[in-house]
Amino acid sequence: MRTAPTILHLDMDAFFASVEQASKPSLRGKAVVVGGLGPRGVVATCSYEARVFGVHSAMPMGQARRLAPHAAYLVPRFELYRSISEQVMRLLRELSPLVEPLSLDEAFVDLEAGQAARDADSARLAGVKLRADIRTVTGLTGSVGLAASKMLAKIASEEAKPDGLVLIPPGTERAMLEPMTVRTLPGVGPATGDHLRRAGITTVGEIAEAGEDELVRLLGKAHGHALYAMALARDERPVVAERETKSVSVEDTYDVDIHDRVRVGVEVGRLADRCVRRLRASGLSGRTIVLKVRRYDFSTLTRSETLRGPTDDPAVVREAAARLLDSVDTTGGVRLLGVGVSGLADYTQEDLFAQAAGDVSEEPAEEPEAGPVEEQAPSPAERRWPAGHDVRHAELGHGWVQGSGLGRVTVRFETPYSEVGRVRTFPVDDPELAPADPLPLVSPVVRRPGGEPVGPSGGGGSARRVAG
Ligand code: DCP
Ligand code: MG
Repeated sequence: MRTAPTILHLDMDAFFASVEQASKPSLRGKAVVVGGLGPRGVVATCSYEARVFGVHSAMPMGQARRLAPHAAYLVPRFELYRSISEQVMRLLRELSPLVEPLSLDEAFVDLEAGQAARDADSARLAGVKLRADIRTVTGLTGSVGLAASKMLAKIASEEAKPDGLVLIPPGTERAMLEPMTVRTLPGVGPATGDHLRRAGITTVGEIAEAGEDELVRLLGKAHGHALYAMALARDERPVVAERETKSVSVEDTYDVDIHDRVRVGVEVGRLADRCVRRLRASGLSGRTIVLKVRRYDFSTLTRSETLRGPTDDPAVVREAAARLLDSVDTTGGVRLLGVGVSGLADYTQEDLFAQAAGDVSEEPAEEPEAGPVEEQAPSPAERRWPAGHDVRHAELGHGWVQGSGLGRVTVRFETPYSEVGRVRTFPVDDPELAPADPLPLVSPVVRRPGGEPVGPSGGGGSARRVAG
């Protein structure tokens, strides 16, 4: 293991919720919950102000509403989060070629490989500067952990949360880990935690005391061996640079199972279009089209088809998804449909577009995931005016949907750079009101002739030219 704390772990604070607070002045300092708002929706994340009430990721939305009835409930805006994530990842890549993203808001950086740091002092400086740069470029806070291994850097950033930096000086690792709960270690979930507790082991120090043989007896060879090493702060895993996105997918859970085969086909077509929009938003294309179907009895299957070359053409993805659907029996009804594209490339090979069907493969059913949520079958008004999405009014300008229902939509007129705005209510079909793209979180200096700020998708690098 290296002797200097030059592995950096960054994790943005309450990421989706912080983006929403940055874009909506009226929500700053308030409880904000982001997630699926339908009956089967779950919390994606919530602001620290909402965590005080016990709300957390993956909690059913109904439970969150009981705990924090006065919080703002918003539908996720993935494209916006992805664009902010790209700004953050760009800053990390300026530090080192070895950046290993774990999700939209989290990554390891090997500072030594980038010659950004060689000892504790230079590592701390790099971490402090990174946090300041992230703030300038995105307006958001991220927490940084610095240590001599990935495991410890991640533990350090967790300790630093929110809005902090923790460096674990080499040599102090074991003393620091000793009193911590076994759940701190990677790979120890609730089941392993229970198992260890029944054997009288609740802290990391007790794992070290129990010894390797005992751990192997309790957990089996591979897991026991690995956990014992972690407890002694031994972690040699290197930071590996890899593509952030392995696949792009969208899915919908339906409030009522869909039985009509034609309707299933229409929904799959819609999902294919949405998936392509996300793919294009990321500047990607992909070769493998994946269809996911969860049936009325929760049995889930995926079918995939690999094309000859990568595509981002909605018609090609739609057709492939429709072909895959042909091979799936949906009698009995479906409760969830998803369309994804994997085998991603940074560009599209238009010339390889003679898209005859390639291999069709069947993969085993997946676990129902508690992962990121999509919008969940909203009512027509909610579908047109999802809570939290941006709108533009012909006279009153830019705002966001605070809520909709009973034929009305309530809009708060404010922007990331304005004061807290006023609220107005309109009929849902008001011709003066239209959906709008999100504005950048930090006011760009560069403005279009009309005085309109350049959007986050309005070109790489523009957000770096920020106002003072
Ligand atoms: N996310 C999600 N579903 C989950 C967990 C997370 O959709 N079950 C999304 C929302 C989060 C983002 O991923 O904003 C990052 O996840 P984190 O675990 O890092 O959580 P946060 O960044 O929201 O909060 P923290 O400050 O604890 O990191
Ligand atoms: Mg986070």
